[in-house]
Amino acid sequence: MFTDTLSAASVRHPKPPNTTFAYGTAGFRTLGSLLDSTVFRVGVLASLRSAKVGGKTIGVMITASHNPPEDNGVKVVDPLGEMLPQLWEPYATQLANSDNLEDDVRDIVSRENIDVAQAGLVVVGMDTRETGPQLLRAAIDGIEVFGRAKSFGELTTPQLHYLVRSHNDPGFGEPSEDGYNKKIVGAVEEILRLWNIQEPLEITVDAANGVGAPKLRNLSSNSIIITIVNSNTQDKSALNVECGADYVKTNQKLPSNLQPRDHQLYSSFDGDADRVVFYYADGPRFQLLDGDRIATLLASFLNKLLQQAKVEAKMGIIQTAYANGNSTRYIQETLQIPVDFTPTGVKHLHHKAQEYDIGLYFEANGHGTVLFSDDFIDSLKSAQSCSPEGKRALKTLILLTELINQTVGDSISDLFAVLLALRIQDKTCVDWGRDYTELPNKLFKVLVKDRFAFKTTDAERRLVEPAGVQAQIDALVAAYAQGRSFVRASGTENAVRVYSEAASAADCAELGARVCQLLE
Ligand code: 16G
Ligand code: ZN
Repeated sequence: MFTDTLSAASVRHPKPPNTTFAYGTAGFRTLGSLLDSTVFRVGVLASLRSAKVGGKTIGVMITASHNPPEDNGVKVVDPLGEMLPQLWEPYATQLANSDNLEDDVRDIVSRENIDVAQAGLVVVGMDTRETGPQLLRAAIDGIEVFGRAKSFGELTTPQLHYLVRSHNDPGFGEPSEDGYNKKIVGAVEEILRLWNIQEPLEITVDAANGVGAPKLRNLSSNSIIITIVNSNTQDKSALNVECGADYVKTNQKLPSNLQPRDHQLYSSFDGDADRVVFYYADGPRFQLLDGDRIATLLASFLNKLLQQAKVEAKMGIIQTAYANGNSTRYIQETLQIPVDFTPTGVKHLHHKAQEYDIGLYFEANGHGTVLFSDDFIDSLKSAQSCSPEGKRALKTLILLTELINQTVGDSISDLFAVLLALRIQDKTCVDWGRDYTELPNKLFKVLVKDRFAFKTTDAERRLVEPAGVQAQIDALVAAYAQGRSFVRASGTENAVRVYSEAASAADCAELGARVCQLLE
């Protein structure tokens, strides 16, 4: 019976006292020094999951994304590169907090009717944090109780998603980091050739001192010239500090170590390279081009290609409550594309996007991707176009389905998609910035006694509990031109977030501060 192996291994990974863990929006996330037992147990769960799905390959990613250097985290990736199904999240929490691991494993095995002998491969990756290597060993120890582990060492989160998918679906690409690189560079170079673009794509990227730096470097070629700042992965205390996508988006300012030339495009990745934001300087003015902008740029580019190729597609954009109100208006009124809202977190957005032939989802923070349905890809491949322009558009659309990561938001593939969309349409970053003007907006964090007391509805745009608070927010919002504000509990931190926007920056700050006061 497995109990011997399990107990022998779990003794090596004791649970810290007085700590409870919860599998949230992005898996488990807390101080890296507290996570050894949790990551071990997630390893056990990942091989149970592999057994449950008939021995398919599952993934485990060790990362805390944009969080401070001392944090770490872990999440499980399903066979096609999706997040662990929500139905399994309670099992992860159950195992992480278990005081009797054998009993709890047996409970899950029987509830899910799992034949543990079916457990197959679990692939593991980590970002560049100091606690990564030790946690990676803990994951492997857990995986090997039932299954087999294969470590890929340092990876971006989207690379790990790619590797899981390509292990299960050989048509997706070669199951190696090299295969990932070839797929991306191949698509970029072919698109450049199709459009007869001789000059290389060029940009400076702030890599948050994270894993995106070495991985981007691997992609340099004659047609891709990338300068990287904040690329120090050796100094473990530098990760995400005063740099990276989250810093730039939250503070709406430049990262350290970047002296911008006016009207030139720059970009920032987060610590595990699944988010990207862009920006440029216009004298003292800083123009951020965030996830909302990426969605609008790519949607209008795709629309143009569809028109040229004379192909019909049902296209939709999925946003969260954080999307700037003017981006939503621009999408609905100017681009005339339907917008859906879902709660924050990739698992919600991704599912909604799968309802379209082309579903674009981007969180304002820069996490997102474009999903093309299998049927739609097939229809592109069988479509005929007689004009050279139509043929080129068709070919470009097919190549974009390869370039853009179909499993999860990927800063690397999103970066190239954006650079190509701009170059092919002969659009500068300043033109992009002029598509619409953001409403001033601000994000606040409020520490409350119990964040779980805050329950929302309508894609997190309205509070249902604590009773009465939403009516007070409504009354405040009504006093400001183009005012909007919402309150939601963070899924990754012990805090409540408040978002406000209004026609002027002063109004926006005042509205947000007044909503925060309601919560104290
Ligand atoms: C996680 C989510 C991210 C979301 C963020 C919100 C995934 C892979 N990541 O990082 O999409 O924007 O949480 O954090 O789903 P919050 O709940 O603390 O505001
Ligand atoms: Zn991230």
